[in-house]
Amino acid sequence: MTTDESVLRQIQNFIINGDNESLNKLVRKQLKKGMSASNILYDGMIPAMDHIGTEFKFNRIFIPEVLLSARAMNDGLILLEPHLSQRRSALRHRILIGTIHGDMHDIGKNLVAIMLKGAGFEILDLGFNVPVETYIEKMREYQPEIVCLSSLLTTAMPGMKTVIDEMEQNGIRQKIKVLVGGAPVSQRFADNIGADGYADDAIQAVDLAKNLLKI
Ligand code: B1M
Repeated sequence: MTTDESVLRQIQNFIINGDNESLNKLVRKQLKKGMSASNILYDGMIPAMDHIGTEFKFNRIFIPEVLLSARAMNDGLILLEPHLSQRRSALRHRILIGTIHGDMHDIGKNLVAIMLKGAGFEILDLGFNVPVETYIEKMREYQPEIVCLSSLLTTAMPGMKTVIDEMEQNGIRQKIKVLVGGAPVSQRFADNIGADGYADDAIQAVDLAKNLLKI
């Protein structure tokens, strides 16, 4: 195993064990030594969360362990953000993002927000468990060109259609593009609810936003 592979393995283990402090120390050290933030993210941190998902699914770990891993993951993302967002180019296009009502999952949404910021978009992040009224209120106030809706729960996904319906009711649907994403979401679902696009991951979300705005 190469040194990099062994470091990435350690990063994975720190996330899996929810060892926040050790993760922070190691990530800071590796960034200083020149390891790329995307290497740390895509080859270390994300595979660790995938592993946590499988363990959780088969009842080998439970909510408290998942929460500790999620905290480590979110803290790690904060350390990586300045490095992932370096290519800021001040596109001056506004995007509003949030996780749908009933859903507390925010790691993927945070990552999408970081990558969009990195691509130069101005982001208003509403957080998670966002009620439909808040989306509408903030759309009116902030006047974004795109709204990104995230959901990790099959049970919360219908809330995406509720947002689109409410946008129509409030006469703002034509002015704002709606992009949807999250593990259980698909292109088919996006088409069914009348969204303007679906992105499988954070990189695709950036490409899709740029394509939609023709930039
Ligand atoms: Co929960 N959880 N969870 N969980 N959790 C899942 C999602 C689950 C798949 C686990 C499983 O069973 N294998 C399952 C959902 C099943 C389903 O409905 N399909 C599940 C469940 C059931 C639950 C609870 C109901 C458990 C319970 O209480 N019995 C509960 C629900 C609470 C609630 O939300 N109301 C619950 C709770 C939690 C924690 C709070 C403990 C924690 C979340 C902490 C947090 O987010 N701050 C948690 C976690 C961490 C997970 C897993 C393990 C990891 C999710 C994650 O962060 N992945 C997850 C299992 C899994 O996904 N393998 C699971 C890493 C992240 C980088 O990927 O979020 O997929 P992801 O984001 C990607 C893409 O999806 C996409 O880009 C991102 C980056 O590439 N994307 C977008 C996401 N949003 C986008 C928006 C876009 C575009 C792309 O806009 C355009």
